[in-house]
Amino acid sequence: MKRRGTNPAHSGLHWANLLTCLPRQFRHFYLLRWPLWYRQCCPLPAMPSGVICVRPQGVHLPSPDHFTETIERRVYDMTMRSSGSAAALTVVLAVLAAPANADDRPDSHAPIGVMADHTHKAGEVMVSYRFMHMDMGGTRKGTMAIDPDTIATTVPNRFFGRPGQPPTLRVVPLEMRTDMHMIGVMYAPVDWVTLMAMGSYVSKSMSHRTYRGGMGTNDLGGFTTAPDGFGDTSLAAIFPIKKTHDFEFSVKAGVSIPTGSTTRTAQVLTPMNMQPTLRLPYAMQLGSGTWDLQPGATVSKRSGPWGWGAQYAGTIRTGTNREGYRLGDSHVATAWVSRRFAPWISASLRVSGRTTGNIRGIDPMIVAPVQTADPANYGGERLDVHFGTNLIGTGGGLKGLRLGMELGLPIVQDLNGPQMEGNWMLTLGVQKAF
Ligand SMILES: [Cu+2]
Repeated sequence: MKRRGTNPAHSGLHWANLLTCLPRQFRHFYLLRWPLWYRQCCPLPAMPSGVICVRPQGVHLPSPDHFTETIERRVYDMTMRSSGSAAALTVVLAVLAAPANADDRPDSHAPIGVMADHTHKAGEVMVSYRFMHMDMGGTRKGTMAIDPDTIATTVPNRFFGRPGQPPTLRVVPLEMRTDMHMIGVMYAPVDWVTLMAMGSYVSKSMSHRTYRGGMGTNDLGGFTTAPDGFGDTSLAAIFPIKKTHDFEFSVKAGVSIPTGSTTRTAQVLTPMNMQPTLRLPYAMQLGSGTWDLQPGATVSKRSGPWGWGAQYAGTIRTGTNREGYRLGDSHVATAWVSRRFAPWISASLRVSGRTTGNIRGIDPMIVAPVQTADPANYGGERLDVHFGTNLIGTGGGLKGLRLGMELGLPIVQDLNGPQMEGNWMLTLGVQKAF
């Protein structure tokens, strides 16, 4: 028998056994297709250990989960097809490595910017750390850019009439950076639910230009406010409604606990050249101040080297916070495709659409001639594209360690009020399951 096309380093004894016990037409097909399969799928070390016996009467396997859609899956399919005509057939696969698991693939997790996309098996624990950076700069009203001089001379100040408040906005935000560190733990007490907890530490920084006096475009100077501290904490339960080796549909019930501050203050520069310490506007606070419901649903599927998925994630605010307002609800819909290039790396392309509602109510302590102090200048719609990669360690001390990166860029932004626009965001994350 010719072994043209097999890789001697990987075929050896086991594959010789497999091939010689298969029917002729199967052998032929298998040999012809082998190089293609070899390129497409995880090589042998990712395949199941133990014995797979296929007989016309039935199949005995370690567990259905041990099927990935790669070689052993196709061996199984073709064997089942040919077994009707063949005599009793036994295929013995005695392979080298630890049990294959769909979770050993880089693309079995969504791009790192997507949270709560998967569930775990009973007893599994996963810890994760994510770093997220968001960079904003410039201002839009609707979809149109608006420059600082125009804001300072034409946009009305909602606090005009109170002592010291000019008729137009005289402080204009120029740039904003947000860094978030997120620590998450997932734990599945049973197969049908995975519990998740995530805490965050947030650093924000916003630079501003202050215009001198009540009119004109004379630049008085600039200042930066930079609060940091713990953000809100989320708890969730994810239920896998349907889960197979290459498909998962899950729904999430979550709640966000208001552990982040809504009362941070900082020193500012006023148009009258004073430097009081004021409560920071809504965008610069670290939490929502309300208990928020976070429902979600995720579907994902893999086929050969390709994968795709989609998710809905909502944040529904409940009640009004102690300061007298409620942030807008947000709804995010996202979809991605991924392509695996090797057992340890996949790349992804994702789009996400987000709609965010207005702030309801007002914090009476937030008063300033700046767009961020007006609750009407929050919320809007945006569409982003994200380029990502997932890596997974396949051996040694790095085995099972995941690393994800994703860069997001806005395509469309339609923002309420004059509001700062997004420039780019970066998410880095590591995950490890035990
Ligand atoms: Cu997990």
